Amino acid sequence: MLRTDWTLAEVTAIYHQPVLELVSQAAAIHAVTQATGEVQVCTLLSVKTGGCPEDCAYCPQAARYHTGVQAHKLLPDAEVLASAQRARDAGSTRFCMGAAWREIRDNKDFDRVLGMVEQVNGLGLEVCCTLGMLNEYQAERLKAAGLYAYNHNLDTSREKYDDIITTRTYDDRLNTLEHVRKAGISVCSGGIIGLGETDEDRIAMLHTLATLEAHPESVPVNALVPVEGTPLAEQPRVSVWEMLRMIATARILMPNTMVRLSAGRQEMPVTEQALCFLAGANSIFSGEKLLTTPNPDFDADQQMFALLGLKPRKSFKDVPEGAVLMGRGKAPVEA
Ligand code: SAM
Ligand code: DTB
Ligand code: SF4
Repeated sequence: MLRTDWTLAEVTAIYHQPVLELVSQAAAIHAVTQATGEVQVCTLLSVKTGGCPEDCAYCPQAARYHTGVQAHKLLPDAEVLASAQRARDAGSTRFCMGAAWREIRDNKDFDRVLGMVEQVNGLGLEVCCTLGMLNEYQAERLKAAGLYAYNHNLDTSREKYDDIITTRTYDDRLNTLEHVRKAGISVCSGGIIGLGETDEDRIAMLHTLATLEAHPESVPVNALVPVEGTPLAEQPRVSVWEMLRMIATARILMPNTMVRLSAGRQEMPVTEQALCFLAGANSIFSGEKLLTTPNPDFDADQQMFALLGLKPRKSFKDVPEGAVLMGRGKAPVEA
């Protein structure tokens, strides 16, 4: 049963179970709705880095913090295409292009990004973009260019949001997600833990995601990568138990969704990552860099896949084979 009417009390009860019970419940759901043993490998590329006018307290790309990130303008098309080709050859099935923009503007750079989307789509990769806020018309143009998914994270709860970002509102974020959904683009939206939020904030964010009109097809769970120069530089690292609670709760609430073990893997031993896969995570970002921060290198991930007997997941498999189509976009429908 796919539900979009979860109550906050239900989500709270799921999240606060003893951690091993929570993981085993999530693992049971994962086994029914997803191909266990398959993990999607995705690649990120920052096509426009740094100099962002926003004040996201976690972000090394905000112009107002001095983080040492080397800012650059929109990369040349050929460089982006070559990077996508390398990603595909190395086994990635999704390629996500990120830009340090507050929002998309209708200018030449956007026209160029549309061209990049078209070219990367032509390689047979799931093309994803994360370009900040957008309007309905811009979403339609991205869709027409062949965009498969759009990433736009809620990041944290509505209650915590103003402590982390003041240059836009939670409703701005939700509106963008609505435009993405309306254009028929696959929705990727998740958050970050380790920002100084409470369990209630984490629960509230998961509740918001799981009670959208339709579940996001993709929910990235990021552990804060504390970056020197940002206001959150001194935040303690999150523990695996916290990641497990987030991943497992997301898997239980949104059984058909890709749950992505995103930022924060660099510090995680394979044993901890294995627990995250058991709890329902079925995607990682591969390659030495996320957007601007380090990620485990390719060989280490290859070894992890071999050790755990994991297989890379094929592209365009949002709806798992064998599962009864759950009518995404409509809710709630019998599984
Ligand atoms: N500028 C666009 C936006 O904010 O939507 C797209 C790029 S932005 C870097 C994409 C996401 O990366 C953010 O929403 C946030 O969740 C994540 N992120 C940024 N810095 C991070 C950090 N230091 N640790 C973990 N996640 C981070
Ligand atoms: C997401 O949720 N995590 C990725 C992707 N979506 C765009 C980005 C993580 C960025 C981590 C900080 C950095 O490397 O700059
Ligand atoms: Fe800009 Fe996105 Fe970083 Fe916020 S998260 S500062 S909007 S690049």
